[in-house]
Amino acid sequence: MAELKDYNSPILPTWCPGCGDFAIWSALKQALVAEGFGPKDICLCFDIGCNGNMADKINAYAFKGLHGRVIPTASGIHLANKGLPVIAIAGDGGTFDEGMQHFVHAIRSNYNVTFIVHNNCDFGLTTGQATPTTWEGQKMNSAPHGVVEKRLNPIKLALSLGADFVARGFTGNLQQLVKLLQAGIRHNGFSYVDILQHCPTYNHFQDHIWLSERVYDIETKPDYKNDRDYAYSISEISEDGVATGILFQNEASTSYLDKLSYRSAYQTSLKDEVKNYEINESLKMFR
Ligand SMILES: Cc1ncc(C[n+]2csc(CCOP(=O)(O)OP(=O)(O)O)c2C)c(N)n1
Repeated sequence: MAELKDYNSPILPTWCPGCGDFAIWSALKQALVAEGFGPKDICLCFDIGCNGNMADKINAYAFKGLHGRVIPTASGIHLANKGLPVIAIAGDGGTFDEGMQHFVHAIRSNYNVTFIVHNNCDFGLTTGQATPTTWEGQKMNSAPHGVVEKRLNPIKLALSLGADFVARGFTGNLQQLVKLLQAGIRHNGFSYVDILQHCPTYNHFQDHIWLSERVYDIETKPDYKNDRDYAYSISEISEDGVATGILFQNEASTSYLDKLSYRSAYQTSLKDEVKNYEINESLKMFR
């Protein structure tokens, strides 16, 4: 039986005091333990950034790759190891700037990967530049006169691409966050968990207090229904409220590997089918 202390690392966090990354770090460990996974039962894939600095603060099988490329890394690991739960973790900058195309295709493909976005509305590690989720007009280190680009709504994007699991959490609600991560891990297909988080150093517009005063659990709405169009309609982050919870889930979701019907009779994973080829003879023609 896995315990929280199994995930302890001797390396202590270097995040700013009050950073939402602490809550996500804690929620992730709690969710994994609640699902009965020990550190060697899963693979955590980390992107670059303050979020990715979690990689050595948690003792588990893990892979840290290039900025914006965590989805292809995680997808590859998943495709080769069908039975291995894979969790990919990234920032909003890495996801919606550098790596946007991967987000689009992972949703289309429906790889069975849990994808967690630390959405602090800025490039944190490189000191507060604007990302696509920064508010339009907001002054940032990369936009001293204010951001001129329109703000991206990642929830709408995911829903319109056909995502079968879209959730939004908040680092001020740890209990809910643990539940969302558990549900995402259990979902059969690509599960997107967008986490609105406090960045005490660079995000002074959508901070902990601003969010605390506006977040509500979607299921408490009288007209709530688990429906893609409904989720779309309540997905804006606005002065009037910020919906959190599982915004939409298709419980009948079929993941990429499960759709490969020709593989259904195979007992093996792709990693078992890798063959070694002798290529020295062929290479001779290039000498
Ligand atoms: C391809 C590439 N582009 C840019 C960088 C520089 N870089 C390193 S961390 C970082 C900011 C990360 O921001 P985000 O992904 O939002 O994560 P956060 O630090 O906010 O958690 C950038 C731009 C990089 N390492 N690689």
